[in-house]
Amino acid sequence: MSPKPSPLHVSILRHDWSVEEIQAILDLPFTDLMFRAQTAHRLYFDPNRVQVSTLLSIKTGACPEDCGYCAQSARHETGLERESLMPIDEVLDAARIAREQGATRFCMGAAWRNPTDKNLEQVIAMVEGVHALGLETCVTLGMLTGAQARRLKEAGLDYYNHNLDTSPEFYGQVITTRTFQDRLDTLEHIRDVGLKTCSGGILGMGESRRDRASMLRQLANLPAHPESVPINLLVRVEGTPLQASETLDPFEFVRVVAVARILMPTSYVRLSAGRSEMSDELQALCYLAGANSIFYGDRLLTTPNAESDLDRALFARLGLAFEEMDPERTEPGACHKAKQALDAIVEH
Ligand code: SAM
Ligand code: DTB
Ligand code: SF4
Repeated sequence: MSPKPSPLHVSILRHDWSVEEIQAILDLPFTDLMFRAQTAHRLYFDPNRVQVSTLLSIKTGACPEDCGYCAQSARHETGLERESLMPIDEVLDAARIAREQGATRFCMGAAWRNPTDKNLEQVIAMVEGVHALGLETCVTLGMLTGAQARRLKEAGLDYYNHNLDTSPEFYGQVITTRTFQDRLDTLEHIRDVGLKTCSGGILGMGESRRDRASMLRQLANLPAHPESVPINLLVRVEGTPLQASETLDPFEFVRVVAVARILMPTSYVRLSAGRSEMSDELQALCYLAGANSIFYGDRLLTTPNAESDLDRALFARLGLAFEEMDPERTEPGACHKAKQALDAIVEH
């Protein structure tokens, strides 16, 4: 069973959005949208602190799925060299470096449709090792059964990442080898055992604004908002079916970040893939819109990330700081004042 949020909490965070309501927020004049997002952000977060995670691909390429954006699908000729599961000592070396550089969470990704039970035990040894270094742990391994989710929870995993990627309406144009419902099922298994959920999507794959509103609706109407919501800008990988996707209007990206912040005010909204192609000014707008988490380090899974030196320089220019690990952080509190403020933010 899902851990029960407090009744007070339920009364504050909505899970009953319509696409039309969300699209109306997405359509607001830009300055109004930014003001509302920043107001929502300040209800629950220090606006000058950013949570920092580092990614590592622990098993790369040769994935049987056909995700149209992905460098790692065996169905696309992307020239990526496949690598089998990384030895644990290499994983722990990378985690130590991430910790030294200031990351508080270490996310390990594997190009699997789903892990076998043997794979899972190998990953669990890595999770235990990373946890022992004092880092939060996150893995993204594809679809999970309920029993596998329970095993990961018992082993002490903190977060599981599994993205919805896009709207249910657009989904079939991006992925055919597993369904949108498969993704919802995995998210349910994760929630039911009490793992924290990391789930978001990708923008710039040719979807419409309505699709973006619909994807946000799916995320915000989950029985519990994902604790972490990664918003990825498509990295156009040569050899993938989406390599020639049109460039997304950068302001549209910022708008989606802002609406994610308003709909899920207690969640971390992560500025994820695609930062290496974003200007400093665009990233600053994303932080203003309520993004408060990034992937930090020179690589994502298989593609380059924004360089750490540039991130440090931008943080200094903007007066942003890396968030320290806060093991005491509990469910964000609910109060009458916050409810009134949230209602005012979404009214128009
Ligand atoms: N294989 C697992 C799965 O798909 O669930 C885990 C790894 S997969 C690479 C994790 C997520 O990364 C995808 O769901 C997608 O949202 C994101 N992603 C992958 N390739 C991307 C790209 N080229 N641009 C933006 N996001 C991407
Ligand atoms: C997420 O939402 N984005 C990350 C992480 N979760 C696993 C992955 C981004 C991958 C970008 C393309 C690549 O490097 O292969
Ligand atoms: Fe495989 Fe994940 Fe890439 Fe899809 S996104 S092809 S499941 S590695």
